[in-house]
Amino acid sequence: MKKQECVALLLAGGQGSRLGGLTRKRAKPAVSFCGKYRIIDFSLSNCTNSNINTVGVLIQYKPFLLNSYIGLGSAWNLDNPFGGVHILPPFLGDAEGSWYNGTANAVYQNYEFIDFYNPEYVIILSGDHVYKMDYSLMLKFHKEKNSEITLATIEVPWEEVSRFGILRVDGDARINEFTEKPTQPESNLASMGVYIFNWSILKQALIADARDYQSQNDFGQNIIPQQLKQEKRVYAYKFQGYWRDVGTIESYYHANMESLREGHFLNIFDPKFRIFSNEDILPPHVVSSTAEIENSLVCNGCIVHGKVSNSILAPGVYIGEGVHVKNSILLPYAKIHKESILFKTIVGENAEILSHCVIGTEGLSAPAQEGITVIEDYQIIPEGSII
Ligand code: ADQ
Ligand code: ADP
Repeated sequence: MKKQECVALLLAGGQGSRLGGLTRKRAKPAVSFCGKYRIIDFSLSNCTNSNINTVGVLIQYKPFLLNSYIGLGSAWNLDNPFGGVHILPPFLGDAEGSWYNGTANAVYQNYEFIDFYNPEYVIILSGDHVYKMDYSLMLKFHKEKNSEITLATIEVPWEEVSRFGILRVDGDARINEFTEKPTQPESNLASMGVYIFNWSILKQALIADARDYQSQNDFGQNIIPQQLKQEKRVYAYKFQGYWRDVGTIESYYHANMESLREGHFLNIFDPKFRIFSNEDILPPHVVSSTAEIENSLVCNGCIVHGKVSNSILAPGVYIGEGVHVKNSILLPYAKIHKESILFKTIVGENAEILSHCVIGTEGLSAPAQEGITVIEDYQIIPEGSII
């Protein structure tokens, strides 16, 4: 029987409620990022760049747009005859089927998918992270340590520790303490939610977890702490590089803005580690004679007549005459009509801001998060609005 050394399961089913208006119509992994990309592009491209060519994408919340975006996986070179990318929705067909519970339950329900490929190792990934990572280096570490479970880890700012699984390691990088989203953290070494398991260990862990009616069936809450309790060999692989969980408006906004910095870590221009995307085919962008653009990303299909600074224009964005856009993120097909002013605003996909609006300018706004104003996908802001 054919066998894959390592199969990836990409968790892409969370609701992403903390992204508010950006996930009302689509799952978080399908949200636009850095103009040209969608968040899921990073994990899928990492798989391609790490020679992992079998990926199961676990979906459930608002799956349609995500599903059609992934298609056959050709954009990421994942349309292989054996393996390739597979969309795995919750299976409701018989008495055992149900909506996915936690992340571990989602994987448990796809036990047969993994078993079909009979891998040595399974790597679990999230659809809401922005980073470039060669998973084969982590797998090498996993083998060298003779580890049973390896967590990718990174130090995070102390003020953010309560968003993550936080751990402590011994001198050999073996994990001796793990707390999911601690309120009184003693370390800032965080789990990235990227795990490599020996499939034999994961199998046992999933079965035991499914039998435990007290469990929330979550990797961070249940599986990892349980396995540590059983003294499994659980190791921390220290990832060196740029990694962001973009699950909140603030982190999403800042990670986008960081990509405008010169010499940025993410380096989307690196030909040796490309980030692939299934972008629409659009005409070249047009910068008219009245336009002024500074320190910004401008994607295909954009038409710019106004002034744009420190901003990201995703494909198909329209900026009318006399418009001034500053420190803002415009998602695909957003339209800003003439003489409108935007500051620190995220404009959702296909949203329209009619003329003479003033959005998010300092002092005038009543912002929800840290001064960031969010206009939802497809929202139309009437002429002359002040938000
Ligand atoms: P969280 O990010 O809070 O913490 P969670 O909300 O469970 O974890 O989501 C992880 C991923 O799984 C997300 O991409 C989400 O969309 C997806 N997902 C959630 N529920 C799902 C389901 N039922 N079916 C399919 N997909 C689902 C986790 C870890 C922490 C770690 C952080 C790092 O628990 O320990 O620090 O990730 O970001
Ligand atoms: P959030 O920003 O809301 O934390 P996540 O994507 O991290 O978003 O998922 C949060 C939680 O919501 C997860 O624990 C997941 O189990 C749950 N969840 C995901 N999809 C649904 C859904 N369709 N209905 C109810 N809960 C869901």
